[in-house]
Amino acid sequence: VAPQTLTLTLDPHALARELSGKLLIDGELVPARSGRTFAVVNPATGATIADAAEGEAIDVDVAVQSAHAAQKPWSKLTARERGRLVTECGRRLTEHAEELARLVALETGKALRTESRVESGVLADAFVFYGGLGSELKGESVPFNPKMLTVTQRDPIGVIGAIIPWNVPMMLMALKIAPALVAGNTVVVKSAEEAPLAVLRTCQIMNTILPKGVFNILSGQGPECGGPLVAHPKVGKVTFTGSVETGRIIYRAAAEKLIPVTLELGGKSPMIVMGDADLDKAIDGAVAGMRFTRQGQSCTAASRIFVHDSVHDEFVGRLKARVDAMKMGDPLDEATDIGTIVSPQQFEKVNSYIELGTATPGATAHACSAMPDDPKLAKGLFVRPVIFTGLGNDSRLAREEIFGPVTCIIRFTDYDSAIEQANDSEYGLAATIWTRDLRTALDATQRLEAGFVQVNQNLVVQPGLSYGGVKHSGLGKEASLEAMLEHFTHKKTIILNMV
Ligand code: TXE
Repeated sequence: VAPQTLTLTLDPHALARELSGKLLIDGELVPARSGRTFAVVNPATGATIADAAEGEAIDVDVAVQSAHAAQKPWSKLTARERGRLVTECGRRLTEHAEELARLVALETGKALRTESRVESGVLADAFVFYGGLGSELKGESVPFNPKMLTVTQRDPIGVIGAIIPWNVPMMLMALKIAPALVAGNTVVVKSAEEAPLAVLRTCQIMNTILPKGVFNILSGQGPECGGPLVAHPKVGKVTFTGSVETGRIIYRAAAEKLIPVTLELGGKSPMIVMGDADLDKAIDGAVAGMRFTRQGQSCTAASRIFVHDSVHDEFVGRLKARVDAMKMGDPLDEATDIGTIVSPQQFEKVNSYIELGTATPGATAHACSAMPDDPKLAKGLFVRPVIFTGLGNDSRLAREEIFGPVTCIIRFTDYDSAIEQANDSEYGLAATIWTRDLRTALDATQRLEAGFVQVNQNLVVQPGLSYGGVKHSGLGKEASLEAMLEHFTHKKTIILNMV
């Protein structure tokens, strides 16, 4: 491996043009075999910033063959050596963090200061975290028979297909590929149509360190590019983050091939604010938990907030005042707190829910913040955050994933009914409770049906903390040591008969 360096390009428009029309296969930036491309649009202005290569089955095949050829030599390195290279990727990505943050802000509309820089930081951190876990790929010795030595070892699966979304594309990709690589697998990623650039740049940076073919990335449409990746006979496992609907399609396709899948799907995460909660902290938690700065485009967004009757009105008034003070604007502007919705489809979806909620008898829509007044942003996909009161937990807004800056505040008087309502959802990703009473806190941690539950704390995703949901929120865990061992290796049992 001959480490090279890439020139830092802090102008995201220039970088987008440089990456235009390319896939990264076998260590090289190449066009799609068909030559076809699709437009990548800046959601803050409506301007086309690049054309992404439209990968299809033939490109998938070339990428998977490359990953397959690279897998045996990669798995022959010691786990610590792979870990060292993955850690080195983390260091190199740290050098490029500002460049990557600007590029992801440009293509997704996520504000640079509040969101995109945070994402490029977690990206690098994920590689550093997993890079240090090479020596944890340990097996066991099993006392099965005194005349036999029985041990287990962790073998890599082979080629991993990873399909990722657009909301936090670099971070979600990192949480899949870093453990996969350290475990000795090679990877082919299919990026999301809305956000192909920052992840392509990430792959290009990593290919200055990794052997060619170890990490390949394709852009393209879901069924035409993601479909053949799942179906490819040499892909031994698929890891996916996205909608429940697409998760089902992928699960079915994987079942045909009898390969394992990890699915990280949607959420409708509850936040319970008890009457004795520290309201300053709970309001901070609601602002951060709702991911207003990301326009609510988060699977862990606190999109149902159950507030005790005794503090309900104060909570609503203070939360609205906090969100009012946030500035919506150009995602690349340092003064901006809240950016845009990612795409016209998402924009329509979010607005249709706001119209539905507004038209519901008894509901009140508290629209917050203000639309930007810069004429350059006139075509931008901005949506004022909306806090709904007066909607029940049975309303569509409280049951369906909106993936926008919309939350429902639901009044309660009885703690048991708050827990029941919180659990009354087809999702089970994350949940929080805000209280000063230890007994209530402990009880809630035991009763809330979610992949992770936090007390007096908003929803954190961080390498090292196991992350993943129950019910329709998905299958399997990410971000932890266990995710690497359980989801990216096979456990092989070996018996050595000494007689
Ligand atoms: O998701 P899709 P979309 C939810 C959120 C959002 C909704 C729709 O509610 O409003 O999903 O978003 C690829 N075979 N989440 O349309 O379709 C696709 O190209 C293989 C929650 O963006 O699931 C993209 O790369 N791949 C979520 C990826 O799947 C296919 C994050 C996700 O797209 C495919 C994103 C197919 N047949 C959306 N069809 C979260 N959990 O954070 C699509 N894809």
